[in-house]
Amino acid sequence: MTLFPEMIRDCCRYGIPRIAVEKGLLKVVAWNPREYATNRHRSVDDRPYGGGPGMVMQVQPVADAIKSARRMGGGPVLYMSPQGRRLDQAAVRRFAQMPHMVLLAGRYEGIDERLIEQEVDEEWSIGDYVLSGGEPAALVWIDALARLLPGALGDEESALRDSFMDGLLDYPHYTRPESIDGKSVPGVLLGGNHADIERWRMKESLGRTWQRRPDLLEHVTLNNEQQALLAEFIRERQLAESE
Ligand code: 9D3
Repeated sequence: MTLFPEMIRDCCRYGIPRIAVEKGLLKVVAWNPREYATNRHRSVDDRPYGGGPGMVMQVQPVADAIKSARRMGGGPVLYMSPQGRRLDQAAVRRFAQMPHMVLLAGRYEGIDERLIEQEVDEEWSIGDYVLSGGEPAALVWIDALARLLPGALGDEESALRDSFMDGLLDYPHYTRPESIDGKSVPGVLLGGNHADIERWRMKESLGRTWQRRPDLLEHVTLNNEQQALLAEFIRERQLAESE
């Protein structure tokens, strides 16, 4: 639900969302409340009661557009809003199970509060920074959901994602050439010992998570090998620091 439907349609022509749409796993329909505006100038906004800067999206066009969209299927109406709950991967996983949902993107100062009471099931933010409208947030949702739909990613990638490093930061990646300005690729990656490579990658993931996002480690349970790898990473870093 957006005053800029082309923003949504255009973005769905790239990357994983495009593949998911082409495979028939995902259907994205962009509805424009302006097409439901009944007043003479097809306006969708008006001045705020109480005064102040900016405009507010009116109830009628959005409410009618939502009713029309709901005829395509049930599912919650999710208002993209800085006042909402912050999106995280656990929520993305949960919504990826749902067959239908309506993402409502606001513009101007937002929508009339009565529209939230009447038509909105949940309010969701994508983070603590100020956007100029809800469309970038809706696109974040579409992208994050699309890649979780079964069959949207290659088998290799999805199997990896499910088990290997869930909840951790990624390990470093390298490709050719082997050496750039004297900086070489870590030797273990050139050796071809797959078990060693897996261990190195897990250790790097754990170490980077510990260094950069220690908050994430509170949400994962490390097995014995992972605990040992992280301890090794920390010990090596302390050694490097004392040199
Ligand atoms: C400068 C205007 N702000 C006054 C305090 C209020 C405001 C209104 C509309 C702030 C942002 C917006 C538009 N933002 C969204 O529609 C939005 C959003 C965001 O800004 N940050 C994080 N997540 C989201 S989801 C939708």
